[in-house]
Amino acid sequence: MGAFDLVIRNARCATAADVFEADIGIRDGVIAALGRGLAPGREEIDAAGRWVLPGGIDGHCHLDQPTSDGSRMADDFLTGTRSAACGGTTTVLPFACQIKGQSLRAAVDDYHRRAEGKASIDYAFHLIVTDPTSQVLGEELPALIREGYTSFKIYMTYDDLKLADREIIDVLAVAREHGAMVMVHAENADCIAWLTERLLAQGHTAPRYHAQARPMLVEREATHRAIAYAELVDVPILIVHVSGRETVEQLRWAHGHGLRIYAETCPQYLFLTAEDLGIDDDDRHGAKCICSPPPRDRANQQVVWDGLESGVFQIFSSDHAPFTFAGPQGKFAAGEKASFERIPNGIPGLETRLALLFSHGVETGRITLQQFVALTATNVARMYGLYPRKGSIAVGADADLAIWETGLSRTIRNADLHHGVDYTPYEGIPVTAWPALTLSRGEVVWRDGQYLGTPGRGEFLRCVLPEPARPKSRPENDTSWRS
Ligand code: DUC
Ligand code: ZN
Ligand code: ZN
Repeated sequence: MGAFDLVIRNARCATAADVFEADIGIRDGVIAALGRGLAPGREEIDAAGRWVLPGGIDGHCHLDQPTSDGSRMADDFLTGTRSAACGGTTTVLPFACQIKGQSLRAAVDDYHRRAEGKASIDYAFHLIVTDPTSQVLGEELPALIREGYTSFKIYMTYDDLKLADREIIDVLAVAREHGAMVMVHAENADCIAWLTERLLAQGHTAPRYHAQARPMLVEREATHRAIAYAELVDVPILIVHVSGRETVEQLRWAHGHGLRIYAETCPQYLFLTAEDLGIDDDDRHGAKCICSPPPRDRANQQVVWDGLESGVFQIFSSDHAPFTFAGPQGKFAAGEKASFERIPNGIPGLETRLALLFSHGVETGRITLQQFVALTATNVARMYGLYPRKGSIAVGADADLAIWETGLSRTIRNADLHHGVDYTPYEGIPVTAWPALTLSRGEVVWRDGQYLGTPGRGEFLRCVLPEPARPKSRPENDTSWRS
């Protein structure tokens, strides 16, 4: 009988801070010891020569989220978590989305039913607040925060999701009072509506016009407004899916003014450009890359890479929002000739997120291994109240680990992926690294090309109040009257 259930020998570990070599002793799904020459385990894995990293945490993905346009997400908790595990991710945070006119609690209850018995890795929920009535702000939201739903997303665009400016301010004030993290989708809805109307009036309906209807300025303006409201209320916020230079400039401006404004970016802003939405009006395949904000150009990609390196971004997520290209509930749910504004927004990316950043970020020397771990796991856990249980390699943490194989010469092919989508926007992109093995609480869920997870083994995680959501203490500037 071994002292451990599992020992990973000779692991070259990396955390957000350190690189070290150790054996990892795992008992009851938790890292029980780190050291040299640990006692035998019932099972042993030799990781000699391989990086062992914290399993990825995808802090922004949409799974089985109800839609209002006749489309249906192609991944539920079964296929979504399967796909995540096969790409080295061990925790996902999708969204329980309030439907306007309904309670937040109803959204949470419904979302638990959707996850039940399906997830093969652990998961927590963000909330999406779309209808901040006095009941929601005064009772439901505070109660849900206390119960472990400590982060929520708000939208400045999309008619069925967006909040008015005054509502945004009210929601931020509740977040400040109760210590929750607010994620902001920053795009100016009126500018988009005005541009869309004009494009359609001129007969510009093809997928590629999606990018013209949502230029960088609509993201820049909304980001600035969100930052101003966060400053007004004196609360940190996190701007999600930042696509390029003009928004990065707003983030730097905020940082220069001492504001706690966090930011996330995603693979689509490093690996896609607006040209992927189609180069002429006959190109329907451009619908595969319709997401919001849209991918920009190569110069903006470089700015996003620079922001990852310099610390403008704390989090790298997939924003996985899966719709098939073919089929009646996919990208053309509104009809084969649907104009761009009727094509569901979102692209898949849960499984490819880590390999893309490892291969093109770490292996090229753009970011360090520690930065990779911070961006894809540790900071995500901190931002959303899952640290220290998740996001690092430490005694007492869950044994959520990915053992990486490097030096590969592989190409991303949808045929090799495990999601429910019939394409990947990253088809043909080379990768040099991929997890050979993924462990979720000490259990192997992915090994040498084989998915070994069991639906239902994933646990729901209640999140604590995230430390980064704390307002900055400013003794010189007493804002306590705002609470
Ligand atoms: N944009 C979002 O805001 N959410 C899902 C997908 C997308 O493109
Ligand atoms: Zn969004
Ligand atoms: Zn999203």
